[in-house]
Amino acid sequence: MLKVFYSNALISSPVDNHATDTLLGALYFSQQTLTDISDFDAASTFAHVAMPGLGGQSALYEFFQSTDQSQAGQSDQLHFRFNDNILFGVITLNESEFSGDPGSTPLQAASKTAYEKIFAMLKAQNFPYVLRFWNYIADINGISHDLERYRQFNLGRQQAFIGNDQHIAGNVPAACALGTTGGPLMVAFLAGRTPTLAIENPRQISAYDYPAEYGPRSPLFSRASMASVAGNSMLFLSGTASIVGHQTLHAGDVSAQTEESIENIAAVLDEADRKTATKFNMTDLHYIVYIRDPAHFPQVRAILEHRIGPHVKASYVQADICRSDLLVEIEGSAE
Ligand code: 3EB
Repeated sequence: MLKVFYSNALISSPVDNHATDTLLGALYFSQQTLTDISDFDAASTFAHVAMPGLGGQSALYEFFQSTDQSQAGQSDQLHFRFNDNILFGVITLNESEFSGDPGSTPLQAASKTAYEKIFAMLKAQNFPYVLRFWNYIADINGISHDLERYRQFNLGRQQAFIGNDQHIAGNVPAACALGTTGGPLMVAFLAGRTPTLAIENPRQISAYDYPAEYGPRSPLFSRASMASVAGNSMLFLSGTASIVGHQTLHAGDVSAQTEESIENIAAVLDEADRKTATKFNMTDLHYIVYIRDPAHFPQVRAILEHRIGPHVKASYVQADICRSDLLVEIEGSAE
């Protein structure tokens, strides 16, 4: 079984006093890099995401823990841990090492390389099905080489998918893509050995079908993925924003964008319900809420508590969103 759980502190026995070698890894959201993780076997798969916590929480950990022992692996800058049914990995690449290719921007080349290395490792380790990708990119809305950096990332990601015989439409993994305050390109992922089911949102055009006005190559992700890990159903909700059809709605209005994002989450969960035998409700998920302007945090939290419930499980961090007119994005997971 895989457990995803959240904490504001680095705790030494995160679940049921299991040995730390059942810990596959973690996403660690904080402005500061972590120094004191030497007691963790999984330390190399602790992925630092340079984003400040909101609401007085300086750090947030999203832990991935299995009930089974795991073992570690590494190839170059790619670190991973796995057992018989699940693998968590993270690759971190400095763009400055990819400045030599005249046909590609450094970020595009780094993105292509990150995904190529991930797909090659998953092939070698026989984990063919990706449940979820997390993409973290510095200065995601910055423009260089006449192209927004998120769009450069999309170019490299699509090249790697095509070169590795991955689906570029239909059954693609759930994902998110957010902007950090700085640092290397980081891609984290979970992969398994049984097929996952991609869920789309009837209110939204699938991201892989977005028109060219959003960049020369489409983003590649589904709105959610339903996975079975050691017989247990899990739902991974992708980053969900105020997009209907392919257009951003409510530019400049963070409250309306939050409401629209929640409408989209409801629609994705309805679609998952329609396509599978497992039902997840909005109150089942734990959410990570990415907010562009920290001043918007109280408003966004009030809307989640009103629309989802006063006990909504949510963590809030400050991040740039991949379209410059988006002020908020919400992702989640449930088991
Ligand atoms: C959107 O719906 C908002 O590029 O992997 C959400 C989730 C978004 C994943 C990605 C982008 C990605 O288009 C942005």
